[in-house]
Amino acid sequence: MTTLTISRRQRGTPYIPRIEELGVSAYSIVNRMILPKGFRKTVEEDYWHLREHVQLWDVSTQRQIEIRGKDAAELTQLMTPRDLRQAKVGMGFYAPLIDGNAGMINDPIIQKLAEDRFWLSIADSDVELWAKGLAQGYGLDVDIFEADVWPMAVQGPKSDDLMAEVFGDAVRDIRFFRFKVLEFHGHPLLIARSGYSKQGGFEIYLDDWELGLPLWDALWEAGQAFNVSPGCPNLIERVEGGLLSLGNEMTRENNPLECGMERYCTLDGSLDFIGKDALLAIHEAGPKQMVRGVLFGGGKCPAASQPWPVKLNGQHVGQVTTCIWSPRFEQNVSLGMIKRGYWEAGTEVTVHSQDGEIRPGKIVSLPFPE
Ligand code: THG
Repeated sequence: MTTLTISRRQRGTPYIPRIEELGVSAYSIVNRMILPKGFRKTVEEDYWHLREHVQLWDVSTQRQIEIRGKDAAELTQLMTPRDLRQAKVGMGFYAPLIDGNAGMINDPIIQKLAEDRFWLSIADSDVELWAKGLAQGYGLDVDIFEADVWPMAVQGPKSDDLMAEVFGDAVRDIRFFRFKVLEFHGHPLLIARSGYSKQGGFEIYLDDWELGLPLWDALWEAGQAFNVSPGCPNLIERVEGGLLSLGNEMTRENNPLECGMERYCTLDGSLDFIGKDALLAIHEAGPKQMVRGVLFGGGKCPAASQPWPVKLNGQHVGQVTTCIWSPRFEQNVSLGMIKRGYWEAGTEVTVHSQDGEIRPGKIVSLPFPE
């Protein structure tokens, strides 16, 4: 088996000593930072555990691009078709960022920290440089930088109980996609109810490297009563929940409408943003493809390192990009783009996996049913 060599360019996180002690088995690299991808248990064991208990995830790789200054709100709004005009401090917004052709640049959670200060919690692409270029070109008065923040996620149905042990009952009142500032060791930390799973939980935006291990240890110790385990975004759970991954399900070739993000787009012409004309034209014509689930058989599939064709009567009708065996459905679950005319739930297709198998499947609307 080949390995990746980690150097300074593949940036580390404050939690790594504990991640290593707990038996991390693999890393990925996102935003030039390492992301733990597995521990001693299998992805299936982790899936059941995440649905029943609580996990600590090192998601430092969710980098915060800070935009601050007089024109911060103007620049942030220019970057997304999501309407931020009524946004209030303390709110987070899942938002597509698009280019002039309405191509997906990124899909961050945008947090409004102050009237003139935003964090874009990004997926894997260079939003900082895009934002700096826009600010330069538009002559905007802003500071843009990657903030020193290393988010940790607490995910699973026991998250509220665990978090309350460490931060007090105030965490229970945080609403979905809202944040509060709560103290840890006398240091204010931004805590949001969010996370890359559908099992509920929080994200703690740690902005002091020195507090990384004390924070991990406090959650770990309190978590013993709740069967806490180290974890990471779980592929099975993510696919079933219909959570998309930039670079996998979507690239700059895709627009937010085909990514199922119409509800995050203002399409009535009242809002100005980069890519508006292109996005309205796509909306007018109707998207040519749509993100969908595909449930398919043929036994446990291998991991997909490239798109797999989806066919109907031998004709190419789409592709799947993330595929994994689901112990709950006892079939493979996957996410992909399906062409117009074929994306209706229940449509029977074949999935052509990279091991050469032709697997019978059907289109499923997202999220997959519970
Ligand atoms: N948390 C934070 N930053 C992130 C992610 C995260 N940055 C990278 C990546 N994940 C961005 N992608 C997503 C994808 C889905 C969601 C969040 C970030 C998400 N979606 C909810 C859903 O689809 O059910 C709800 C969104 C809504 O309706 O507002 O949570 O996970 N900090």
